[in-house]
Amino acid sequence: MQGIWFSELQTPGLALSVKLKKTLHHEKTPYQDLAVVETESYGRMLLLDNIIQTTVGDEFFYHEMIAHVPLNTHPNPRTALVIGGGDGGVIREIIKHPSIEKATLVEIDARVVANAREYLPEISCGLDDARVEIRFEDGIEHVRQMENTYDVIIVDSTDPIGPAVGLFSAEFYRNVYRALKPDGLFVAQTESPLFNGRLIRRIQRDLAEIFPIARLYLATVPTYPGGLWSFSLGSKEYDPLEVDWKKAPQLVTRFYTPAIHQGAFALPPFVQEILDKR
Ligand code: AAT
Repeated sequence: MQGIWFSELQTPGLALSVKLKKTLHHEKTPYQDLAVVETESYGRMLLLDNIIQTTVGDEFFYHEMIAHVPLNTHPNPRTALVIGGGDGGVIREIIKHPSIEKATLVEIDARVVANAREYLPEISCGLDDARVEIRFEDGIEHVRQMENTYDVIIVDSTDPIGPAVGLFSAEFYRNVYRALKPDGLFVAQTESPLFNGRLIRRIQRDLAEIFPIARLYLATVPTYPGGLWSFSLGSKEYDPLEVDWKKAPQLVTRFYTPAIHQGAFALPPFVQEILDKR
């Protein structure tokens, strides 16, 4: 292969390689190694500890699916919290919803937001909206302190390593439950069904014990391991499969549609087996 390539070692036996045009920025933040590179096929790409977080070319698959599924499930979401997500992609999607009065971003690493503002304007463009509040703190601590505050909570976190480990724990989900309003709901990115089956099964079981409604849905994310990604949803009242589409807002999107929302909950047998296994 000619030229300079970046390879993410996605599993011990699998790498995803992208050809680079140039490295735009590289630094060690207090939390992680951060790089922004320009790729040939996906445009600009954000790396944290050599793991692909997002690319301009495929970010909309992920950001639209993690945001609009919960926001359209709630009939009138006014307050939303994003944990992680310092690139701003989820915030950009949240503020498309006319009912939103306040969107809070809780990101542990201020350098992610600063670099997204400088190098990823297509993704971070919503961060200056008047409804958005940005707090640089640990999302685990934030939900511990909140009660009856949010309609929707979205956990857009790094993989369960380092500061994100606690974002995948049952204790965290119980605190999320408390931080939600009485009819609130939450979604978290929960990794690859091909490579993280046991993690997904454990999370779904934890959620089923805490929330009356617990569901798994899937979407394609080309740059994440395996290309198929999972999202886990816990809801106090509203079922994501019973959205009244006549009342849902008209959204300008590139991936998400009501039919894709419904279809995302249809699980292939190999994923259903992950959930059913004892
Ligand atoms: N929008 C897709 C990008 C991400 S980045 C996830 C963010 O979570 C990072 O900026 C990281 O700094 C932040 N983060 C990690 N732990 C915490 C925490 N405890 N509190 C608040 N923020 C945190 C998701 C990429 C998914 C990659 C899948 N392979």
